[in-house]
Amino acid sequence: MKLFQQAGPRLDNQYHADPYLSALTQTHFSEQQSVIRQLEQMGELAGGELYQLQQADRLNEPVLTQWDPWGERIDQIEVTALWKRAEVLAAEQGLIAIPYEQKLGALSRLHQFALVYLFTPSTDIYSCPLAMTDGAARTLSQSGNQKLIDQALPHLLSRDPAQFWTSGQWMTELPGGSDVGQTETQAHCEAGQWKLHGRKWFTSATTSQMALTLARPEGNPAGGRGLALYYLETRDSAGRLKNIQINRLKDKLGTRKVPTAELMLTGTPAELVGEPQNGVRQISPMLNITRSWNAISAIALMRRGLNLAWDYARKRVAFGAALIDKPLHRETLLQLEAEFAGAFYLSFEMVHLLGQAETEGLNKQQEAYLRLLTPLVKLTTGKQAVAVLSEVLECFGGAGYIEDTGLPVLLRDAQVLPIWEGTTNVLSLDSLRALGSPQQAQETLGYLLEQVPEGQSAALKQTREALGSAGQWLKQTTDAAELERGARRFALTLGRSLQLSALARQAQTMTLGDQLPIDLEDLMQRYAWAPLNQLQRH
Ligand code: MFK
Repeated sequence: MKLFQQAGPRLDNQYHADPYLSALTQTHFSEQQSVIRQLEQMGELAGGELYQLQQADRLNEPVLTQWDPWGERIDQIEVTALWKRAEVLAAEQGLIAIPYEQKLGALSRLHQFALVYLFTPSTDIYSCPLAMTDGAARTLSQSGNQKLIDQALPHLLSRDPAQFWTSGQWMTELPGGSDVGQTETQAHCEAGQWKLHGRKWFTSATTSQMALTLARPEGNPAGGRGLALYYLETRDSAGRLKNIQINRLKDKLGTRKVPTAELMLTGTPAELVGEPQNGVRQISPMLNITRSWNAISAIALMRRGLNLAWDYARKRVAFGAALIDKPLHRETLLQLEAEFAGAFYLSFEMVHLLGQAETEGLNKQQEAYLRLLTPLVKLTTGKQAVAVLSEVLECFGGAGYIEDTGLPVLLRDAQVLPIWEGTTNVLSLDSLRALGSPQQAQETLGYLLEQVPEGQSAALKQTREALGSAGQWLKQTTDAAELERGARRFALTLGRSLQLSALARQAQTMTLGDQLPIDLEDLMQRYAWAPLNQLQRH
């Protein structure tokens, strides 16, 4: 008897399979066909060689060896084959170098993040060390510290894998992952050399050659302002860690390819990046860059899940028809597609603005907008990624729950996105801080309203109403505890309204091609089915 055999989902060239990215990049890079070719190549790798390697590497994890056979403490971490390949590729493709080389001016960030978006879902969160490396490059290049710029940037920006370095971002300590001002690590200066002593509780990608970290110079006051920003290199020329011990690797729900570690700093030599205080302010360029990477990773993982789910829906037959022809299954996928589309367009608008900020500069209003947009996009897409990928797994029925389909890892990895780089609540409060004084806040909110496209569709009216009501809430809420209590609902109201506004702007000019059975106008209406105004609920 021949038993039924189900065909699994498959991936093709992930650039060609992505009508959103192809339409966006064809518009912006119509004169730069070499960029389109590079995206096509990355799409081919992502759906081909890297995807296969990812499946083959599925059960492997980084290994920490603390001792050599003769009793010497070595603390070596070996990453898996996929990560080794990803590192070489990241350097060769210029995933960090592109926005600093500035070959395409303000479009350089778009070029970079379009590649990152294709690269990310097939490389098991190698985007983590890359995000921190980009953040470190940005922080150092703005620091005015020429010595460190000369020492580190050529490595961070190298396209030669043998020269390429990644950077860590060592912030988290036991007393406060969010409340970084509680950092316990002490710095003292001996004969002109700073040395760090303390415990870093959660350092991602501990294989990096350098790190930016916070520590409190002896005698400095408590709190964030008493911290200073330090640069350190992790190993000496013989490859030995410089007074750093790796206590253990973390046993995490997801991101299991990332060698996240607990470290003891036992007199680690370090250099001040800038002044010996205000370290949180000094590291904030890094935070904003890694938060942008977080958003791109969120949309990239959603896209991967949806591509697999659409492909499966075409193959899987149940109750007499392919799932894609079942009205309810199709509707479920389209609803997820609408969430993705809003997230995609707002994230890439942020990227666009970042590119402009780094080249032409922004006017005051745009600057305030980008400062606000970064936490909003990070927190909104983080939540969406978890929700969408949970649904994606359900689209496969029981198969979505089975590890060797490669599906569950998508949800586990997505779960980190709302947590690291600022939780949803911390970023909601950051959004309020970013809005500044009541007058600046009202100006920025007015600017957001102006950006909503003209038109009287229900979705557009809903967007204007939600933004207007967020502005009203902010004006009326003067009690600090009440502001804090509503901060998440306020931030999500803004995040979702801005996504719908971005989707509506694109719907006016962009078409998706024939890969998806829907157009952007329809997606816009579906996006608006979920309530935009979270402030009305209470
Ligand atoms: C896949 C892609 C992603 C990959 C990521 C991989 C790595 C993951 C590893 C990590 O998770 S690293 C740890 C991440 N941790 C955080 O993101 C910390 C979350 N907590 C916050 O963001 C808090 O809001 C913060 C630590 C900033 C609060 O600290 P403080 O000491 O209370 O700071 P304060 O007084 O609010 O701000 C100090 C200064 O920094 C102020 O400027 P002034 O000194 O001029 O007044 C702030 O305006 C400024 N500042 C703070 N956040 C800023 C900022 N400026 C610009 N942008 C920001 N985001």
